[in-house]
Order: sequence, then structure tokens, then C-alpha cells
Amino acid sequence: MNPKWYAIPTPQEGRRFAVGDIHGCNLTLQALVKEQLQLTKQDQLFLLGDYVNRGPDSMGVLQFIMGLQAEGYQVFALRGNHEQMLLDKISMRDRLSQDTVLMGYTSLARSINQEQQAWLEALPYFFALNNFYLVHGAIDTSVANPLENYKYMLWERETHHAGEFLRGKQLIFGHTKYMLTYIKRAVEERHDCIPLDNGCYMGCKEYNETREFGSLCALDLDAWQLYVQENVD
Ligand SMILES: [Mn+2]
Repeated sequence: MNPKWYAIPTPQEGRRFAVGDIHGCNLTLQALVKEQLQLTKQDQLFLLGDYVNRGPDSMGVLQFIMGLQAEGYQVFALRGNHEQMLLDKISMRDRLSQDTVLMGYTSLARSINQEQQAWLEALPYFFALNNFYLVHGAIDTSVANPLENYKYMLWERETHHAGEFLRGKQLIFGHTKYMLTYIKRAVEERHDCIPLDNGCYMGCKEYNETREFGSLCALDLDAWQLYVQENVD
């Protein structure tokens, strides 16, 4: 069973958080989850995809997320385009020779174990909650069945005519970096489409960007509170 998307019931008690693109910033993710959110097993944590690449510790991020799930935390992880690219690399892994010039995250692809590979392969594209849709990129509203255009969900950046499609729900998405000022405004004004990717990796030491970009954002979907974790990687 490899669900493309599924509906998730609202918990009886506990909070619901959505978290934007993490991109290898494991210390930042842990600071957000443990110190700011103080996640409990009653809470639901929704991750919008792009756990790997760009930042310093992609493997650490995967291990942390899978570890939370193994401990019984309710962590729901979407597939991002970077997980898709990693899976594509993994499928090529055995065909690469030792002396092949390794590009980008190929070394990560080489170190992914079977359990991690199965976890990546099972990542869904989309979550439907009672009053939210969650997606990594965007939804293709131009086709008869928008919820079946999975490639669009991974790669595209704009959901056109969102209001007509959403019918009172809100869309929470990542993938495209938005300035912190804009994210705060979208939350405050309760826009139809709320971006949560603040380009977290740009806050790493090597990028040194900490004003409008470079934080990891989480939104409490019920209290409607935005949490902004500065990058500590
Ligand atoms: Mn992305």
C-alpha cells in the first residue's frame, strides 16, 4: 500500500502543527520541535516535505523524523521534490561506478538504508484535514481531478483560482521561499493559501541570512499561532 494522499482525522486532544521546508537543518528542526513546540504524543505534526539537501545534515533530519514516529509521536510527512529527486538517485545508485563524478546529494543517496528507502517511497503527496489541505508545492486546479496531479504537487509554485477549489478550506504549502513579513501577514490575514517555507537553510552559517529568510516556520492550525525558529545549524 502506497497512499498518494489521505485524510487525517482531527485529534481529540492535542495540537496540530504544520512545518515548512527543513532542508537538512537538523539542529534547527530539533530546537523547533523540542523547545518551541514542546511536542507531545497527543499532538499532530505535519511536515510539508523537503527534508534533505542544501543544509548540513540531511541524514540527521531523516533519522530524527523517523525516530519520532518510532517513539509514537504523530508525525505525518509529505513528499517534497527533494525527496523525489533523492528517490530517483537511489534508483540509479547501483548503476553508478565507484569513480563516477558524484553530483550534489549522490553521497546521501548512497548512504540511505533499506528502511529509509521504504519510508521515502511511502511518502504521500497530499493531506486533507477537516479544514485544511496540505501540499508541498501547489495544486493544479486546471484539470478535472486536481488531487491526482501529483507531479504538480511536488514541483509547481502557484495554485490558481485557489478560492474556488478550496471552498472555505485553507491550503498550507511549502517549496517556495517567502519573506517572513509575508508569511506573518498571510497568517494574520488568514489567506486562502499560507506559505510556510522561509528558506530555513539560508540561515546556516555559510549563507548567513537571518533577516527576511533563514528561519524554520511552524503554524499551530487551531490556535493559529506562528512559531519562527531561527536557524541554529
Ligand atoms: Mn521543494
